[in-house]
Amino acid sequence: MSEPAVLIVMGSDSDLSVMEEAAKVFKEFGIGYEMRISSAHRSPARTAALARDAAGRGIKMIIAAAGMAAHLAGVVAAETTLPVIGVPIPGGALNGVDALYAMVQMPGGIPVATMSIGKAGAKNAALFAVQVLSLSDQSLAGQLTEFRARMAAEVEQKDNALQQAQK
Ligand code: RP5
Repeated sequence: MSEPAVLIVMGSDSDLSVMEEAAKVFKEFGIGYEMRISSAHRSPARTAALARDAAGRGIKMIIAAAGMAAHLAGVVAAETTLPVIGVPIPGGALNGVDALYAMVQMPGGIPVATMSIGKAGAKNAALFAVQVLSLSDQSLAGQLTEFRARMAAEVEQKDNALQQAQK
């Protein structure tokens, strides 16, 4: 795997099973990534340093994932001018809606590109990062085109199987 281009930071190891979906995408596209656990409230100084140092280490995009009243993505975004994608993690009494609102309702000035709650959001966060990286990488852009063609073919196969089953 190449040097990490993407930093995936999550608030707790309990977020890992969701964020593995993002890692799978980067593996598929051959993009180097680094996964870290750092909390905005339990380890604030470490989180700030991680975000601040990212650009200098060659990181191009950051994915920040957290659950409950999640401020991790906003805190990370405040410490860097790298684009930050937020993934709300399900769980707690409000099952991720609290995290979604915290991330998507950032006050003007410090954006967090917020995805949907849970595994679909983690997958899309990674694909969105691939799309941004593909702006300066033609071979990555080609891989994205192939990825979409495979998805479309899978839908067709599923429909064909359904038609057969109904005969
Ligand atoms: C957030 O609180 C984490 O991102 C996690 O989603 C949630 C619960 O953390 P744990 O209590 O499971 O460590 O900071």
